[in-house]
Amino acid sequence: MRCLAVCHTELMVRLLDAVLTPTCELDVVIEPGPLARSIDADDFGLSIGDPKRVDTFVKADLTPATAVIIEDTGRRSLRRVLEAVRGAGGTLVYVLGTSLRDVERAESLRVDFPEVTTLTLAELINAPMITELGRSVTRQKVQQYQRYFSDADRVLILTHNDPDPDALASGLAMRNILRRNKQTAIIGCLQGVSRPENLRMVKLLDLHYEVLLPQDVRSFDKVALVDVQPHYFPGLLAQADLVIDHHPEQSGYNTVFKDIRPTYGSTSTILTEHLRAVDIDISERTATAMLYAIKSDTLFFNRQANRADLDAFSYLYPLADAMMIRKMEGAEITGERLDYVIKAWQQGRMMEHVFCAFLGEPSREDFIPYVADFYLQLENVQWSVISGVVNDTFIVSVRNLGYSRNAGDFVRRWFNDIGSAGGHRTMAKAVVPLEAFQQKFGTYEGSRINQRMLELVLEFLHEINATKGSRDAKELREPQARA
Ligand SMILES: [Mn+2]
Repeated sequence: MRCLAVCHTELMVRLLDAVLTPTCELDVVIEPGPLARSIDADDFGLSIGDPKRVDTFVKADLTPATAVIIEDTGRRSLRRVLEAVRGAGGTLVYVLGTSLRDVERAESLRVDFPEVTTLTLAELINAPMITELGRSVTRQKVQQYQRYFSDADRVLILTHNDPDPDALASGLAMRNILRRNKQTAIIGCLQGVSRPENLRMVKLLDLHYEVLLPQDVRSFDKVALVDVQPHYFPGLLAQADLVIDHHPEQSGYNTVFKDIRPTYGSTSTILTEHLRAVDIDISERTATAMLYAIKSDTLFFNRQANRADLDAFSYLYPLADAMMIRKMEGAEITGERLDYVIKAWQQGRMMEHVFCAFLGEPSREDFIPYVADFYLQLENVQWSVISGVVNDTFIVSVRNLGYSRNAGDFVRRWFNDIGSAGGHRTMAKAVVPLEAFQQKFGTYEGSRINQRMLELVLEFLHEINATKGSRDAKELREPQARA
């Protein structure tokens, strides 16, 4: 592509030269005067002439396919320059200003010159500049915790129970950031992986983690938590060294360093930024794990994703093994999961776009969130509320489409006083002792339990005057459950 730039200052000439060449062939038009005499035009073509005259552009070989960039200095002559460009046959015209006032003025010219696009330097550099500044803040933080961890003999990178892809990938990423290996930094949890697709991820990526006893945690010199906060382990960790998480920030614990970003779709997104900030090479295995984690925590950008997640995704994508991710995703459907999907369909109830089903006593907990995810895909379903009893514990998984009321509020509304309840806007979970559930809501069997659950959902959805103010304050105190 050929660009013809009408410039008045050397800064603009140098800037356009640096940005456009060698992608574009650059020619510069400068009016006669000091700049035209002094400029060193080794790298670009130079035409000296009056930009208000058509023949200046004809001589400079302007064609309809040439992009014309006009530096707007705020002079009134801009209109005449545009007329000259048009007269010479120019159609791809950009006016580049330095301030917002220039834009407003140039915008007013568009009535007469609709072919003109206006740009400001500020809007062109805005996003990269903000990203760069954010990255240096992150870099400082990462370098501080890297130094803090550097003299520890044994480091524990602790995840929540039954680690999911985000927890596992974050463990790997954190080990890279701390520049450690599996001997000097253990990725650990108190309960191992159980969901089939997560087991498949562990196997395919050859991930190593250790299942620890609570007392083992104290034997480490330093502890970093990823995808979880210390309150998740009541009484275990009064003091942590580092906490990286994307769940709502909780109080009631101390940590030396933390980076908690509840607007992010995954902890892997935060850690991609940490890795990039300190220029660490990301291996194919780590990139594959992190990419899979972002896809899985955001349901492939269908839930709780933002620009940072998309940025991390596009950064990791070329580094990852896409085929491997396809293989891991294929593990999602299993015969036993289908059994519970069918059971929910046969025994569940649908009312006011709410699908509600009680699964009885499934052999594993993960059937409950799986079925909840599954039924949110069904047409007309806006809320999916699936419950079941595992080891004398009543478990509820809630999913919704996000534009109605908050799923986290629903579980807190009914279950916070008798167990642990929490989650995001679109996904939430409650875990309560069965006995406590029965004491509060009555002792029921199968379909009656489901009927009671459906009533609770509808009652919640019908409550219009939610006490929003007190809720926000409460959210910080309450223990959070993992959906
Ligand atoms: Mn996560």
